[in-house]
Amino acid sequence: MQDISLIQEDPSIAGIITREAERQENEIELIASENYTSLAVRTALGSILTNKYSEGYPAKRYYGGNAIIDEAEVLAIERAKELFSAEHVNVQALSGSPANAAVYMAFLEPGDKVLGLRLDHGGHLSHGHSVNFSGRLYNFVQYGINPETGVIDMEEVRKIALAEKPKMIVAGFSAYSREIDWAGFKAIADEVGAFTFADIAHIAGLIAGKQIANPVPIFDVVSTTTHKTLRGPRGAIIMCKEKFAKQVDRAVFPGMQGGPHDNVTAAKAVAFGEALKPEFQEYSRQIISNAQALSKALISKGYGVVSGGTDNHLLVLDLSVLNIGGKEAEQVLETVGISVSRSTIPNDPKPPLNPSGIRLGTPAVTTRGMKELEMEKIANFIDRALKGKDDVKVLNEIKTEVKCLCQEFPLSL
Ligand code: DSN
Repeated sequence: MQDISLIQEDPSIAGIITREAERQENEIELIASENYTSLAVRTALGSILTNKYSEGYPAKRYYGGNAIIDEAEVLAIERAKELFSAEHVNVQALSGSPANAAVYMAFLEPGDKVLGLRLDHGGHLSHGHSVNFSGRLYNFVQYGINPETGVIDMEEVRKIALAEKPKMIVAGFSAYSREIDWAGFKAIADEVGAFTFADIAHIAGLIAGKQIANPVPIFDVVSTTTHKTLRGPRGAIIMCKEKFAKQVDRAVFPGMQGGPHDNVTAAKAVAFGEALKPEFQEYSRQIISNAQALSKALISKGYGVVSGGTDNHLLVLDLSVLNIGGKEAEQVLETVGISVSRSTIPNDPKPPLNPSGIRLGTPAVTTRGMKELEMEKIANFIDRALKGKDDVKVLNEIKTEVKCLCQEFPLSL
């Protein structure tokens, strides 16, 4: 529901927001990195806190008038500390890549060697891809996942680490569906004297919801976005051991950024408050159960799933059984009202723009209340749409069924 002033002031943008709200209401969101924020989060985000400049940190600002803003930032910090058992938290990072840039700036000098997972094996651009600042500023060497098992081979990681002696090891991924051996990464890093950096952007909500292991107590530094499984506003935080607090804070401000976005900081605090409630643990459990149900239903229809299943909120579907690439599958599913993102599979013979897979995630559908039964229905929609991609009648029928299912689980946006 929109404020009347926006409709009067800017009908063009108001109309776009209305149409996007209808799209979100009536379509199935399976993009693993998306979610639906609560009205409370959006209220903080759209608040007058956006009017303030607050360069610096609580009680150490470079602008006057920040006593009240300080309270919001301290609340966000305290709640994040509790949620992740963190010694120190910086809540000012604007988004995932800037947060990672600040982490590298805090721990490394340009040219230093870092070990991270390859993007086409499920890593992230900011973990050393050659077109990204990370790959251009630092000397990244990369590990992959075992193409036979679809799982990270820790012995292989150790071998590369021993041979390359990186200054930092990065763990944490964008398209990896298995539990991560945090202690194993830490042991390898200790053996070669490397810093440990976990990017938990995708799985932060599942960690906060106590469904999967938390690297924060054992790693040197951990970054996460706040808008994926964590269901907060778009943004990021950085958590680290107290002994690294100063260098991390200095890297964020004044190293990388100017004034923090105080409205976003307040919305982060609201989201962390929501994630501290017991219901969030049940939500996180259901996300994983839904991903496993979706994976099982698609495997039973003959599809391959990288690593054979999932321990978290996502799965990468291998489309090699059908004569369809990830790009076309993404487009076909969009026509029936299902959003997914194309994805490479390990050692993909196809190019990244039209890879062999699609990535599916369950955080958003779980927020709207869907459970295992609905995952079976969604698997059925996906299968029928991909197999009937050239039949407009079939696609139209599925689109209607998708809308009906969504209306059973309203978002009330
Ligand atoms: N773009 C995000 C994702 O979809 O995984 C990562 O930054």
